[in-house]
Amino acid sequence: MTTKEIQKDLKNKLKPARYEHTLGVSDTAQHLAKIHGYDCAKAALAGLLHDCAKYMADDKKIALCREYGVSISDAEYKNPSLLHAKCGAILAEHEYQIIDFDILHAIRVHTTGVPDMSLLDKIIFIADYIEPNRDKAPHLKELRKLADKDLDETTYLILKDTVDYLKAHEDQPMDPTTVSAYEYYRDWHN
Ligand code: DGI
Ligand code: FE
Ligand code: FE
Ligand code: FE
Repeated sequence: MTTKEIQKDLKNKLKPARYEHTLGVSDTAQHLAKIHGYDCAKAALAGLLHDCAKYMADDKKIALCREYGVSISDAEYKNPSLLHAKCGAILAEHEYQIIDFDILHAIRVHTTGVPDMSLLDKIIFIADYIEPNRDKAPHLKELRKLADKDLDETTYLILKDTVDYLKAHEDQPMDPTTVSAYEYYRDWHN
């Protein structure tokens, strides 16, 4: 599939605001790639596809992970929306014929993060948080500035805000991968 064909397909499947968000992530990822020395085309494609499974119902996401032998954590069973990241990587590979490991990995870990993320993982993780359509998260102004300078520090601060948010919302089960990603970047920071 060409980028144009992928865009058309996503526009059909995703809600309008979600589609605009994916375009924002794609643009922001391209911008960060240029500054931090990564392949802009790969960053743009990963950004475009990162939420491609967002339209799927929870039971379909669970079924898709089982079909492909992808593990599901307790937190993901309780909050299957988290699985749109793992399912996104499955769809990117099998529906959109992406074979690039870096792109598939960045999609797979974009929601929880993971310890020791690759350059593209961090670019997508950050672009997802700061793209221009986002307006609710705390510290957006500072994070948008910092992202041009220091991807590790920005990743740490986003994980910290995410963990703080989840701790304040007891109904939101914290995934062990979110915790280990946060602890990895916290220890790196100190
Ligand atoms: O899909 P998006 O909305 O663009 O963004 P995303 O894939 O980064 O998902 C963001 C949401 O995921 C945000 O509300 C925080 C939540 N999240 C991240 N890690 C965890 C989590 N939610 C729970 N319950 N547990 C986690 O470990
Ligand atoms: Fe997402
Ligand atoms: Fe995110
Ligand atoms: Fe997103």
